[in-house]
Amino acid sequence: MNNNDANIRGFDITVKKIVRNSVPRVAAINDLSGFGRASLTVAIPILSSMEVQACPIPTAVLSTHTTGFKDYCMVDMTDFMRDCVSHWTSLGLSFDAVYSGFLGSAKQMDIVSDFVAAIKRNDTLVVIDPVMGDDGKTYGPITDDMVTRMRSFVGIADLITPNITEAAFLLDEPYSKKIDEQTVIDWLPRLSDMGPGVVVVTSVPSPKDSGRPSDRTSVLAYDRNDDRVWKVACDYIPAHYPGTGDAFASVLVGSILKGDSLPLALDRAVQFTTLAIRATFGYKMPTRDGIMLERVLDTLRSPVVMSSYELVR
Ligand code: PXL
Repeated sequence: MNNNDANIRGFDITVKKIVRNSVPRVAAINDLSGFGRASLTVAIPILSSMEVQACPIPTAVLSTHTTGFKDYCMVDMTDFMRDCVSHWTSLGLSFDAVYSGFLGSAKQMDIVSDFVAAIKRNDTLVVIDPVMGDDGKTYGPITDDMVTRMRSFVGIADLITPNITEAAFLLDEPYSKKIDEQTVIDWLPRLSDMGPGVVVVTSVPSPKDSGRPSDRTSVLAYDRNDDRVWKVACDYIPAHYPGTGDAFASVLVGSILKGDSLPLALDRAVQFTTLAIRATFGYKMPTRDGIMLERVLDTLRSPVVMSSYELVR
């Protein structure tokens, strides 16, 4: 047995193909923020709850995430990332997905690209959450140089999950609160032209519906393979919790790896994120503490009970 064989389930003699890891395995490349429920402290419990193995590569270690906290401390992990990637590559580990989130520099994007080039098989899913900002603003450590590099970095992904602010940054379009659903539908193929076959944009305001008591927000997804656009809408809740994008993308990755279709995976990710926000909103906790993940993690074990996805095009 060579190193390559060490972590695959076996060789299926009848179909003559290598069987994937029996527990799907994800290289989760994101920062480790000690307090505030974001990035790896969200991705790891979610993936584990979905019976997916998360193997973390921390891009930075921070005392807290950067939204709503001052004087946070941060250690850059670029050198560690390079060493970790070369160790894993030399071990011949196989990954069913590479899922990258918050990166601290353009150099880190090069390291992730090299890692993907070294380990990617035909069926390896590469997901990039191009974490850069929200509400029209970049997060503290994100520089203009990183925004520029992100535009080529997303080219290696099969699937990207920008929020509406990040979609505008990727396309170099001005951000405004007036960006509407039709504008985002027009953006989707342009984002896909940057490389990824599947583009999922979150936090899209839904058209006003006078019959409804609350505003709606939605997730729109484009699949280049069949040129279809999917939408999952939910009631808008007037609070911004850092880490909700990480929860959404983590459930999406877990769900796809467990075999769900794209619209069902979107549904599951929207339902989970909405439930987590609702579980938190009734309390008077500062939004910077993040969503009360611990209260809702067990729902990831149940099948999707009600699905609400729509085909837009
Ligand atoms: O995905 C949100 C996020 C991740 N990582 C860091 C952050 C934030 C948002 O504030 O600051 C370090």
